[in-house]
Formats: sequence, structure tokens, C-alpha cells
Amino acid sequence: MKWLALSLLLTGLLAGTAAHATEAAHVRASGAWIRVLPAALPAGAYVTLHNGGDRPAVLRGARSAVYAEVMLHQSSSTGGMSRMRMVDALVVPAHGTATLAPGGYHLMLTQPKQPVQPGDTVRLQLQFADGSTLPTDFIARPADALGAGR
Ligand SMILES: [Cu+2]
Repeated sequence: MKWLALSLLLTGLLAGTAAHATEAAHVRASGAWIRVLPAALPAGAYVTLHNGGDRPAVLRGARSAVYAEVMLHQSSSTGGMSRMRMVDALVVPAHGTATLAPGGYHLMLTQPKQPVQPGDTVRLQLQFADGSTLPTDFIARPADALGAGR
């Protein structure tokens, strides 16, 4: 009887999994770019995330083959002082948008394994709370760039 119960449980779990697509499957990334700074200074990565799903998608961070470490940060400024802190998660609301942009949320890229030049494309695997990932190509822009455009 134990086996029967277990197999029924597994069947239920698998059916449940199939019914719900992953968080990453509902998210579309646009305007992805990296601000490359001289020397080995950390680079900020920015992107707009659109969630077409009925549930929030929770960004936890990213991985990259090029940068040894990627952290999710939030910048803020108080009284002209700019600072940033680590954040565990950034929620992309259901049918909503979350923006990573200079002065706000960003992915902080450190320890490049190879030099990254403006014009290069760097792929990051955006990671969501359910373990799903969204491969996204980021365009490297120079230090004085304001956005993903020219
Ligand atoms: Cu940072």
C-alpha cells in the first residue's frame, strides 16, 4: 500500500509541475547592457524584465561564464552619497515589469576571466527563485553610456 500511495503522490507532483511553466518561461528581457569600467572595476549590468505570467517571477541573481561573481545589488543615494547593498531578490510582478538601471537595481559583475570591451556581447543566465534560468545577451557599453542605445 505504501508503494501505491507513493506513486499516486509522484503522479500528482508531476502533473502539478507540468501544469505550471517556470518563472523564466514567462519573462522577457529587453535593453540588456553592461557598463564596462576601466581596469578591473566591477561592471554594472542593466535590463528590463517583462513578466507575461499570472504569477510574480522572482529574480535571484545571475551566472556568467565571463565573470566569476555576479551579485544582485540596489543603489540608492541619500544626501548626495551614493551607496549600494546586496539584495536577495527582485520581484517582477505578474503582467508587470521590473527595471534594472543605473542608480537602482543592477547586477554587479566582478572578476572577469577575460577582458570585456565596449561592443562585446556577454551572456548572463538570469536565475529565478524556482531554479529556472533565462539566457540573456548583454551588450557592453562604455563607461559614459547612459543606456542600451547609442
Ligand atoms: Cu553594485
